[in-house]
Amino acid sequence: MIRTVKTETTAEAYLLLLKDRGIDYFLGNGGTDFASLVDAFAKFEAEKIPAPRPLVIPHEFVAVSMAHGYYLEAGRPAAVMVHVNVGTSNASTAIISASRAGVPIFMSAGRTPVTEEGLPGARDLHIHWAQESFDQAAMLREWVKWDYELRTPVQLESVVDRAFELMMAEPRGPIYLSLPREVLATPLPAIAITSPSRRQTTSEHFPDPARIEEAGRLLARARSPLILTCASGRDHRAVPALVALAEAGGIAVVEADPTYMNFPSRHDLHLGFNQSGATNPSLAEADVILVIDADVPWYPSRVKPSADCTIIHLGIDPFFARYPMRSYPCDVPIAATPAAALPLLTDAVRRHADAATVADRHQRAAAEHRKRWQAWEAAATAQASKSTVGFAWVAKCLEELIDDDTVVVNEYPLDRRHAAFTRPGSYFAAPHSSGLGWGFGTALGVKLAAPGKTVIATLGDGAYFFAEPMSCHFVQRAHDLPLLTVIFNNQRWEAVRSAALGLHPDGWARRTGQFPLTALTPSPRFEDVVKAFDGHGERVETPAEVGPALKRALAAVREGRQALLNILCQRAPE
Ligand SMILES: Cc1ncc(C[n+]2csc(CCOP(=O)(O)OP(=O)(O)O)c2C)c(N)n1
Repeated sequence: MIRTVKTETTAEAYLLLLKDRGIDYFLGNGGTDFASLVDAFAKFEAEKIPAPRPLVIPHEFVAVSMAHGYYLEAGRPAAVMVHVNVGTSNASTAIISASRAGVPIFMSAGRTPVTEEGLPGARDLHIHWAQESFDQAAMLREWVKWDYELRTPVQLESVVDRAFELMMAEPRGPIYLSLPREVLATPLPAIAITSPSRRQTTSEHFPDPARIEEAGRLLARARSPLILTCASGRDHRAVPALVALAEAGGIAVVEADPTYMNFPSRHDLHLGFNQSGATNPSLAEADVILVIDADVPWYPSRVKPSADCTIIHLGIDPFFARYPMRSYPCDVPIAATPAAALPLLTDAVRRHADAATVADRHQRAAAEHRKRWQAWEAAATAQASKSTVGFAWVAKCLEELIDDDTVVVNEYPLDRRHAAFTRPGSYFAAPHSSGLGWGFGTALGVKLAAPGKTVIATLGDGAYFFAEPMSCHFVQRAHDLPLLTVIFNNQRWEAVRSAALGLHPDGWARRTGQFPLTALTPSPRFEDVVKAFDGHGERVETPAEVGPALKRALAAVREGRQALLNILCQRAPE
């Protein structure tokens, strides 16, 4: 159906078009390029015209991170707009994260006026010359699926629809649109749009039946089959589907540096994690491995499957085509939507499986599950009696407070071995590209999409610094998005320190006990920062204080105040 809407400028038409295409939030960090957008939003407000809700976000990195979190929770993209090339540059790390995570973001930026005089919107400040790039999109081009510049109002609908189509087609990812000031300012009395849009993109990718049959046979007949997954839980339907497959074949599941909740931790086929510092023993014992949506299923330099282990890869893009180098063996490729392929694979496993073998494998895995999870539980509990706080103890205390309406956004410190997750969508972790600072803004985006939920951001002290924390605290208060932020404050960049130790085990740093470029001391009173934004802040230094402090902080959040706990802790407490 064609819908004609009265407008005054192209900027106005653009925003109404975004709303029509399902954009509810416009996360903005503006400059002189925003002039016509500011005016259009003022009109929408005055005349009560439905439009995306504009939110001021004081740093571009936070705006994009919020759009990332918004999509994780809502399953729909948000729009971000930043100021020309300089704003794009500030946003770029967060765009790398969204790209590697397959998260669609409608990313846009102004473009300095093209004309030096003569048109409405033409250059009238020094910045308009100096902020011009030869190719503004170039700095993001590797990380977006499509980039374009809106050249005339005539192409407005085509450009916006092309952007949506490519952003939402699988595998998803951010797009980038630049918007010159004169184009946005161009008068436009009306716009006629096709509404709803006829650019549908949703279409399940079904697998090759022959490969499903082959994989089903292999998994059913294996001695020690294993499933490795990192991100299958991005699609909530894939969680029960994976449980069904694991149960049908008595197949153990290991999460490989998971970025989602993929498989319930308490399920007796959950055999833990493959992660840095804790490679999973099941990996070396397996004779058939099914890798589902995992870019780095194992680290070949540390531990890898035996040479005769058969490897199956399942995912929408099982080859991670945008990674320059990646050399995991693949004997059976299955390029498909995991949620669509898993039930078919389950049927194939059932057809080939022998009930006694399945029961035997299930029993063996369940015994191993109990052994491993009990040891992790005991390790966390043992930290309760230490004089300093341990990471595992904080994770355990946090786990006890997670209810059905809690979402945790984790930027590294929360070790899943000590905090069980059982609900799809209850846990999100940093994309493996690791552009630090992702977690805080992403947690804000989750809260924006689900204001009724309790959102907890677990961050290292390093990650907190990188997150543009002043902007994040500002956003919580200005836009009423209170979070609980838990800083695991080890007063250093442990990752950098342990990399030096790992590569030079007998080197100068170990021998002298000096680790230049890794200390974050003197550590600030992070708990006081949140008070500048009317929040609740506490510093925690002993294991006994952790649980009560978490409870007080959560109570503050549930009353609508942001809260921050600065927990002084170490991975190995004394
Ligand atoms: C933007 C960016 N800069 C630098 C790094 C390298 N880096 C990886 S982890 C890390 C330390 C993070 O510190 P913290 O969050 O306190 O965690 P810890 O390593 O102490 O566990 C650094 C600097 C990165 N991943 N991203």
